[in-house]
Amino acid sequence: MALPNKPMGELKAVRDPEVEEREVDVLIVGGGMAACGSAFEVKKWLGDDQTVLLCDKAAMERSGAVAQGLSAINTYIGDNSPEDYVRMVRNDLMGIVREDLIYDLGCHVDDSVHLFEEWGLPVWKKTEEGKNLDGKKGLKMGSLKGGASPVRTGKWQIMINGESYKRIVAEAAKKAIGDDNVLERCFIVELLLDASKENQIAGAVGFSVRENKVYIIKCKSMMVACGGAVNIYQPRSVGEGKGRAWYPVWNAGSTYTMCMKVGAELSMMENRFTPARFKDGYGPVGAWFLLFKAKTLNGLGEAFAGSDAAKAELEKYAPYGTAAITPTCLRNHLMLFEMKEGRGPIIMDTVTALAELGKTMDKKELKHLESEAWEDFLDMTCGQANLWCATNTEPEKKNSEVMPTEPYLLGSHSGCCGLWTSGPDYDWVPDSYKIKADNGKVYNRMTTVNGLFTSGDGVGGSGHKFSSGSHAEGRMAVKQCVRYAKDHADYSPALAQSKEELVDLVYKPVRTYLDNFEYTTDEDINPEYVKPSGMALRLMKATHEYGGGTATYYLTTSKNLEIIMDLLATMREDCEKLAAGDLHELMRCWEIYHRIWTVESHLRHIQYRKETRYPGFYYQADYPGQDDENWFAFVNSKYDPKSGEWDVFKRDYVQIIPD
Ligand code: SFD
Ligand code: AMP
Repeated sequence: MALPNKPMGELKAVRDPEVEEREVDVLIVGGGMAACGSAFEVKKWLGDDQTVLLCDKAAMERSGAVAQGLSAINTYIGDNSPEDYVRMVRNDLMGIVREDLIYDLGCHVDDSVHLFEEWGLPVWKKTEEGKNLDGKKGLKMGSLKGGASPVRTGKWQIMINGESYKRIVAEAAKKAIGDDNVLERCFIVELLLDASKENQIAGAVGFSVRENKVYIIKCKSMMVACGGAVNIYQPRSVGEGKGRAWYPVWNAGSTYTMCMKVGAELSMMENRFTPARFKDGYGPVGAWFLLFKAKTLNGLGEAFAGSDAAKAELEKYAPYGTAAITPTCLRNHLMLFEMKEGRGPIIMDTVTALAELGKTMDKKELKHLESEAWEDFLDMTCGQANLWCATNTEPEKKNSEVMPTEPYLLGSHSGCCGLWTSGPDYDWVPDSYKIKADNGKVYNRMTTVNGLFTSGDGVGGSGHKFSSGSHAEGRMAVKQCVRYAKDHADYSPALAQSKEELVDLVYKPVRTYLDNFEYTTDEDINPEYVKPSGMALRLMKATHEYGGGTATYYLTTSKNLEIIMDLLATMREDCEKLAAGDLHELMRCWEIYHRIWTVESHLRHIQYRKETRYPGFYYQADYPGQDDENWFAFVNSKYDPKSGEWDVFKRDYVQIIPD
């Protein structure tokens, strides 16, 4: 059940919180698109005697990446084929992807989109005359499921009026799983392994950000989908713009850290996403490129993307660079190329695009087109619309700058880092992609830890799922999660740690604070502790300068990586001294802890892969260019919770769908 919003100010943390212990069959961690998919699906498969609980650190109606809404659903297969979907994702991610997972998703994603529409999400439709009908008007053409044509922007994306997208999806999720089976404002800190069964998930520990309370939850199987990682690199927005980012600021790498810390294998953590976005407001560019057909110009007013210099640059990265659709990282690479050659900044020519579209429109239609341009941002990144107002920008009269942002880690948008998970148990799926559980069975989307599943941003090697695909994957994963719990009906999870040990772990920053805060006049500065805000700045400075942040145009070197590894080791050590005076700060402590571990895995992978697979996302200066002969493989890693050692290694890529 949702707890009410805070009254005034932050709730002070106390030394000894209340403890609530629970035991369920299936635990869902997260409340975003993937977890909402799981919540919607879970009861269909759960036996009458089985129980479920979902924990979200925030309130599901507005949590995660879709909190502000979205203007497009980026994955809708429709008349396309799942095979083509695999080809598109493979090309965009420079060849190395899990084709089994992508194909499997492509077969199911549309069902989620049909449900969204059924639940009330307005989907734009095309009329027989080729006109666009948005909002309620779209309904005149019938539903997608009934065969109506969506308004396609690109081959895969469809337009929606999606300000309330997350509310609509969360409402259906909560109704299906039941309010009593949802714990909101509950931040999960760590996953817990079984005391005696090797490599077996047994539960999780977390705390309420609204009450002084620790939750210890035992389970037979678990689906973790806490999104990607944001605010791990210094954002371009500083000073009064601080707090703005493209991806959701509250997604702190919890998925990756919590799973890796119980020994789950990670995959392609070197991959990152540094999206080109409207500068300073982080407005997405997809609708502008694909729907409004806008072009980007360099500072000299040239449409650089089609120039001979750009073509020559792209040819270096054939076959991806020369494909019909240039991969996202290479689109960035071309922008960076222009900027470094002194031909910046990059400008989205909104004026020409709207003028061109307006040529065939009457006055009313033109006005509608202009409002669509605003609504694109008002529906999903309203800060960009605010910035346009603040800078007197009318897109039909004034162009806007576009800029690659700071890096994000994610596995559902145009990136592919995450956990190594099992593919489905079909005979066309190679054995090397199937993870056998303790009972010898294969469970789709299970990680290498028995009973631990993930989806959405959590699954590595299969980007371009976006909101719809994450929802569908959450449904697929939870079905298997329930199956696992049923197959292990006799398993009774036992935790290695006592209740007191777990409370000590979670509330350590509070106790550090209470023990020491009176020593100084300014509670933020203290020789005995560090506040999470300070640690966040420390992490961002290090990644910014050494880890291929915006400071160096995403370039790093072996020496830089060596230096930052040292800095990260110190940061991890200093995390022992994190301090929290209130519950909000306690959450910040755990978030920064999750971020630091996530960044470490990212950089360990970059260190290991001796090539530059994703120019435009990052550059390893000592190994420029791609080396297919040696590196056309997944880079995976595993942290051993017992020894505290990391292992980074290659896994073979298998092509399933022909070119
Ligand atoms: O315009 C804990 N995305 C887009 N998808 C589309 O389909 N169309 C678009 O238009 C897209 N664009 C876009 C997108 C995202 C954002 C932020 C913008 C624009 C501005 C991407 C999708 O939104 C994304 O792929 C999915 O939402 C990913 O789903 P999932 O479930 O993997 O992550 P989530 O939705 O962020 O949810 C995470 C949840 O975890 C909770 N959580 N709970 C408990 N304990 C912890 N420790 C936790 N840590 C996190 C969160 O509260 C949340 O509920 S465009 O750019 O292309
Ligand atoms: P974005 O708004 O950048 O997140 O993009 C939304 C969708 O449009 C994603 O599926 C992108 O891959 C796609 N996209 C964005 N820009 C382009 C482009 N210039 N060419 C092709 N596809 C694009």
